[in-house]
Amino acid sequence: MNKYSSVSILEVPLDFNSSHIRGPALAPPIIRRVLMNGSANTTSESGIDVAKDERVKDAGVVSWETEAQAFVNIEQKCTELAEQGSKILTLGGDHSITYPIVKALAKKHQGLTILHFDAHPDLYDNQDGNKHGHGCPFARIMEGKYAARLVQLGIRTLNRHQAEQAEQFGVEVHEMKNWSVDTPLNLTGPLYISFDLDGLDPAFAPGVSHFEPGGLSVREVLQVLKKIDLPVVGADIVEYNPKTDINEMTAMVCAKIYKELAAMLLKDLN
Ligand SMILES: [Mn+2]
Repeated sequence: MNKYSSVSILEVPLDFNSSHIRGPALAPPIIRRVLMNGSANTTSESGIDVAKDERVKDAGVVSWETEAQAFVNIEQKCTELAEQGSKILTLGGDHSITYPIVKALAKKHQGLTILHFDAHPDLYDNQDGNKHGHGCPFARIMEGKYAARLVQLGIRTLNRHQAEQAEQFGVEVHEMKNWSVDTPLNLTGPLYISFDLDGLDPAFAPGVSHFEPGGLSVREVLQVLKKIDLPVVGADIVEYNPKTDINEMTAMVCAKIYKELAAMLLKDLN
């Protein structure tokens, strides 16, 4: 049995693996500020006040001296937290950070399923030679067998290379063009949820680095999350870019997703 007694909120200000524009390193304090700015309350739709729940812990910020050290430190911090019996919810970062996080959690959990919200499959073998580009994390995760299943939602940019990668790794890609909120996902636990803001339609979340029209609504995401009745052991909220946001409306979407994910993580603590 894997016992957990708390949920750690961990800030990961990393965006040097972004292929287009930077910005997600600035995200964590903004998400935290808007969550608490008084414009909305801090209770999830499932009825848990995530700001008042003392089982939610502040794990601070992951830091590093050199870029080469960053993934090592992220993995080490997540490994420590998991060993201490804390689930992890990370804030900020480009999507490359999901690799060291999942690698850490895989030490504790065999057979993880990843539910991955994104416009992009992020299965590139490399990006301009960078094996850890923000379009590559799920190639690294599946190659390393750090997850048993990868279930992707919101996808609308599947090119030939990534379709081949998806087939090779057995990725369950639910392309936006064929998906509805009633599409069965047959999820199995333990579950890790990776939430890239650009899985949403840019109309709902303009504060991203790669605008891809035709995406999910916030409500569709909430409906998918509401149906999940499995142990969730970790989650990330990545690719929020404050530099392209409008009136912090995307920051508020991050805060909304934060509340729901934190509530899900709290659900089956011992
Ligand atoms: Mn993306």
